[in-house]
Order: sequence, then structure tokens, then C-alpha cells
Amino acid sequence: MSARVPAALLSIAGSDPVAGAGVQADLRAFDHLGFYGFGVITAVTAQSTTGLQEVYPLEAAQVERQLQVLLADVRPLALKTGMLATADIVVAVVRALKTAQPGPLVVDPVLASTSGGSLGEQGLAAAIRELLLPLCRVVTPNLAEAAELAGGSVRTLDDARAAAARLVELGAPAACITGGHLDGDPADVLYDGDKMTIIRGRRAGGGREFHGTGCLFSAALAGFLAGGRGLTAAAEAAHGYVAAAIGAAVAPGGGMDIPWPPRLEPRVGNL
Ligand code: PXL
Repeated sequence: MSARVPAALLSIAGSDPVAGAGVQADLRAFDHLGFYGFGVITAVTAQSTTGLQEVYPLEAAQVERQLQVLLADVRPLALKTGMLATADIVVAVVRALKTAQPGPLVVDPVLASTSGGSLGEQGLAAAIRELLLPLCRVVTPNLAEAAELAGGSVRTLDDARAAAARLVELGAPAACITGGHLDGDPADVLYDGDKMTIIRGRRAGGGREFHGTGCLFSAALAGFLAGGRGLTAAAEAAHGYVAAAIGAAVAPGGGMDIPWPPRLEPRVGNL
């Protein structure tokens, strides 16, 4: 008898040795949600809970080849991109995905960390905007990333509404701007070209900084879409997943806390 074929997801993202963000966090989220996880690395980083020190992007051809080889063999139900680091890597990823045409794509446009630091080279935002937005099911920037992609400043809920609409004008079928850094309680703004939905949460963690919330959100969103939910229901579920992870956060080092989701039931099959 041959082994079962698992429901699988793919993360195309950077490596975070402290495992709060990047491929390590994505694979953990996929596993928590009951999916087998594939991971293609775009860059390695030097970082700890106290901060990001270095980003070392791979060659674009190395990323493209990882995808070609993997996707010739396996068929993820959905996928996400995280840190892509260079415009050349965006071009390579787009080329490989256009050839393989896997399931729905969640683009987490990793451009700026929650603490404001840049996470990519010049030209990265333009490449994501022009090449990746038209390919995705939904793009999930934080406030700083939404500003960089859509232009203008994005500080308030009204700014986020306008930026989400602008991202759809720019070619994304839908945008979900994660508002963990809004003043007051957090709220995500989802626009699908038709309907604007505000997903409201409660500020948790007493002002502490969490590392990797955007990665977890986009990974969980890919999982809930793969599980068959519509976009709004999937975004609400992903929001709840991140809130639960923040509620159970751990402090593996001396700096930021890492959201570490409790295992959620039910698992695959009836997500
Ligand atoms: O949270 C954004 C992010 C994504 N991917 C990697 C990172 C970070 C932030 O530090 O290191 C690999």
C-alpha cells in the first residue's frame, strides 16, 4: 500500500534562525493547521529575538531552480511568498510560478519589519507591485508595507481603507492590510474589489513587541483558503489564529516574544 498524499502548502520565504518569522514560522503554522509544508528559501538572515542583523539573498537562479525541481514533483493546494529580498528573486519566482501554475497565492510583501527597518533592496517594492500582485489571490501588507506599495502614508484605519482600494486598482484581486500597529485596538482591512471588511481585534500583550505576526497571518490565510473557505472567512480565521498565537507567545531569547499558536482543533478536512 502506498503512503497517503498529504494536503500540502508551500512557503517561499527567508530563513529566520530564531524561528519567529520566515520559513520556519510558516512551516510551524502549516503543521498546526494540519498541512504538510514545503519550503523554498530565498535568503538567509542573521538574527535573534533582539533583532535582525543581516540579510543574505540567494542568487535568483538558485531560487528559481528550487521551485522548478519541487513543483515538477509536488502540487501544493496553496502557497505564500514572504521575504523575497531582491527584485531579481521576484522575477525568478514569478517565472517559475507561471510555468507550474500551483494553487492560490498569498503574497506577504515583506519590505519593512514591524520596527521600521527595511527588509529588501531598492526596486523590490516595484517588482512586487508590477509582477506579483497580478498573480496573487490576496496581498497582506502591514501599514508600512502598504504605504510603500500604494504610496502615501498609512497610519489610520481610513488610510488603510484607501490603501487597500489602491492596491486593488494596482492589480491585486484583493488586499488585506494588517493593522497590528494602528493606535488603539488592532484591525485588519480587507478589500476584494467589491466589499470592504474590517476585522477588529483586541490589543493583547500589554505593549510587548511580537516577532513574526505577519508571517503567521499570511501562512494561516493560505491554509484557510486551501481548506476551502472564502476570502473573508479565511482572513477572519487567520486573524483569530494570530490572536491565539499572541495569547500563547513565548520568549525563547532575551528580546521580542514569539507567537506560538496552541494546536487548534479541528484539523484538516473540516477547516
Ligand atoms: O516579519 C518579516 C520577516 C519575514 N521573513 C524573514 C524575516 C522577517 C523579519 O525579520 O527575518 C526571514
